[in-house]
Amino acid sequence: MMSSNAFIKIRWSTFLLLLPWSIFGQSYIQMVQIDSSDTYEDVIWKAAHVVPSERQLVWQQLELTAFIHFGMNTFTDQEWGDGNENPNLFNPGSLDVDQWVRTLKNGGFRQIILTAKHHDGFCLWPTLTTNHAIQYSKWQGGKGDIVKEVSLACKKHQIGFGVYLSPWDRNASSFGTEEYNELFKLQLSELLTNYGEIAEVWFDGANGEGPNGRKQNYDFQRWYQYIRNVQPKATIAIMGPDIRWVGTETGVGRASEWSVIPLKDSIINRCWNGVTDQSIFLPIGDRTEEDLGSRTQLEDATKLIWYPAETDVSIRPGWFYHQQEDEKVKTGPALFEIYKSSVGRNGVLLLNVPPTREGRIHPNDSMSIVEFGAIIRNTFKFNRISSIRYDQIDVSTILTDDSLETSLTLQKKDTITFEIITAEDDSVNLLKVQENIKLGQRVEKFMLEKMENNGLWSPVCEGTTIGYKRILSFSTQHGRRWRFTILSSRYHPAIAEIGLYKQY
Ligand code: FUL
Repeated sequence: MMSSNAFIKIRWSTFLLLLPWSIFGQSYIQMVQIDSSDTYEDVIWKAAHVVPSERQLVWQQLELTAFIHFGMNTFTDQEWGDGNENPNLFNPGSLDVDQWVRTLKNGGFRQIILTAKHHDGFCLWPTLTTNHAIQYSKWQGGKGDIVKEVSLACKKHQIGFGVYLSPWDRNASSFGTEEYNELFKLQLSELLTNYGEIAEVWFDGANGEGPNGRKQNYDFQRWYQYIRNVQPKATIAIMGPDIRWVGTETGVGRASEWSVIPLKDSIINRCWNGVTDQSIFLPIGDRTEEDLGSRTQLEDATKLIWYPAETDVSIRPGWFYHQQEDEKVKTGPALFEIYKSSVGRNGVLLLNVPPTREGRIHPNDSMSIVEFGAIIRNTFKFNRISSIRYDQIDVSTILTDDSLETSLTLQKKDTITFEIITAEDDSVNLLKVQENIKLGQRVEKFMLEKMENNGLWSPVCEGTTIGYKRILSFSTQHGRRWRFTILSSRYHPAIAEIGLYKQY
């Protein structure tokens, strides 16, 4: 087993020898050090070889995940509670978490993250850590447990379950002292050891003063280590080392979304177990800049890390349910636009769907979700491409089999052209491309062209990054012969999928 320090210090020539997929079959290096002797070309090469950790890879392929904001604010009609609420206010009339999970699964969602505790500090599970919790309400005679119900429903419907646990707690009297760090760790341990597998732990960046006017110095290092120990498969998001906030709450990711970015934050623990890099670092700041990973950003990088974007947005204007927003629910087509600008821009969508005071997803929200799911299914069920050739060879079975397991690694970095044929009468308006991110994210520029009746090529659309998935829409075009060209990439690109579709 290699020590972590040894790995940090290796030179890039050594790095070459350590290529994980060549030595261990399927293994991963999520972070790499830039040495002072590295040339700019070396840095670009390294950037092209940083890959997701196993848990990041699993997470990225979920594509659609859902947030459930449900708690005290649902009953007080607030977005941020102050922590002084009477626990009895929490009283869902006819809770049906199975309906939440069924609805979301129907819409194609594959994981649910529940606000187990929001900033008001009210816990949705019976906890030993505070009186501001569900067992101090009269609901179900103080025997209710929303975390348990949702985790069991997710298990029953075979989708992932994750928890949002707000570090900022406006109720805890210990907030602002070391004691709070211990209390938070206990809350984590209650959530992570009593409810089966936890797929994601979501730490909110929102941070203010507690009831005593003090701010807290969070002990993230201890919490991360604890999560890794008890739920090693769980991703730690936002204020965490696995998943980055995309930087807005609009559902729109960057047109150039790099999953490999320079890391300026300090590494708080480094661990290479011979197969997987388990390094953890403490993210600093929100990373809202437009450019996080271009070549310009790589110029003065000292470390590079795989740190992919999660795009969180609410189906309603607020995060919690408010009756006055019932007519402001985003429609299925509006959600599909968000899908294109989140999943279609190399991100994972985290769509918030807040249940009502009754404890059900409102019919308006359900209708939109079901419609959204149908648009995705119907749009992408039929790839209009009948053949793709690269260098005269038919590679359609590799590039149109809807699988990341098969991909084509090209032996050059630019001007890589695929000749595409669709059925004679086809009209299309969406391009979908996927890189095999197990080998890294490499493409920097691509374009699609169509052959006109006069035999000349005309441009249809172009883009920069691809990553796990890139979807571009364009005005509906009729055609038979098309050409997809990779104009530039950081290293030999590994293309997994190419598709042309008609939006449903
Ligand atoms: C923010 C919180 O303050 C909001 O209430 C919501 O939970 C959102 C997802 O994150 O930081």
